[in-house]
Amino acid sequence: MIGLSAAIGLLPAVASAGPTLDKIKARGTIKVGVGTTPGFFAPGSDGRWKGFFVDFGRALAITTLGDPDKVEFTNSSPQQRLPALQAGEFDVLLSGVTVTITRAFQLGFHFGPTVFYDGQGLLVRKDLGVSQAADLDGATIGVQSGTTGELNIADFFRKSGHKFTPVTIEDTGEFINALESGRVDAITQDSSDLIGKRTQLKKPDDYVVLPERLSKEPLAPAVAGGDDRWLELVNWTVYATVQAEEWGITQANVDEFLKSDDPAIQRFLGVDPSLAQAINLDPKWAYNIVKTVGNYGEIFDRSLKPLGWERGYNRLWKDGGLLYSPPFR
Ligand SMILES: N[C@@H](CCC(=O)N[C@@H](CS)C(=O)NCC(=O)O)C(=O)O
Repeated sequence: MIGLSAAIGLLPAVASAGPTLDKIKARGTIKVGVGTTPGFFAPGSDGRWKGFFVDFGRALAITTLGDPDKVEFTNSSPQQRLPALQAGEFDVLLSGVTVTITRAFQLGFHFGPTVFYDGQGLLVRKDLGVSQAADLDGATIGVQSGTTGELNIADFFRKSGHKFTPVTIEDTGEFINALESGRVDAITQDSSDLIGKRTQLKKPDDYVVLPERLSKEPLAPAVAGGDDRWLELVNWTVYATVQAEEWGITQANVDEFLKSDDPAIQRFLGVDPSLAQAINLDPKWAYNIVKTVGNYGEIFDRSLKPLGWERGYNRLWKDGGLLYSPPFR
């Protein structure tokens, strides 16, 4: 207690809620831009959105409004979603947006922690007999406009000296159709997107996602610049899921952990409310996130394991992955 009071004593009083949180509270819902890749985001048969990114949207609804259902998910094309975020139509994009330096500096976006480390892939018809991108010399390749994939594939072919013909498509349905109709020989996108979308093809077994990855695609929540407090809420909402996994706190055992003697866990779960009070959040916010959507590993396993995804880079740092939460103190 003395340590915490001394630490916060050095700081000015808690910052104001911030314009985005004020807007969310006044509206009573949080607006989240998403995609449509199976496993990552999809409206369920009951109309309720589900998926890996969707769960982070629900966690944010808990942080901001204390209710996982006070969130409105809207699909927006990769080309339209960044301008829409800039125009304030979304509070956050959870749509597989890659962190890039130009999006930060030129477009003025801020990124939360990477929630999925991905890489660009190629989805091709098996009967083309190709095993790597370089075999696609002379091919026609579909790219989705406004994506990093559109830029990376051009770099790849320039570097390798091979030729290709890009076919730029905005609409996701058309993008997939172009492959099925034979208008293009291959399509390129984040491998997460291709592996999910392959399952939606009429004959998925006739197609393969090549094992090669052409780029680094760290996918993170994106917010408009200029609202530091909002960015921090996004950051720490994601970190809460990672920290819970590190401590082994799950949806099923979180109530047991309320009895933990560990002071850090007591602060995290709000048994000791001093931390939440110091940062002006409901003492139960992290508890509610774990209880409702689970820790990072549970979020991953719920939506992505059924599709055959391995954790890979998306394991905790202590298990050899890249996920790491700074301290909750
Ligand atoms: N990561 C790339 C691509 C983002 C992207 O297109 N994501 C996929 C989902 S992972 C998507 O939204 N596809 C369109 C859809 O699902 O409707 C970027 O930031 O430019």
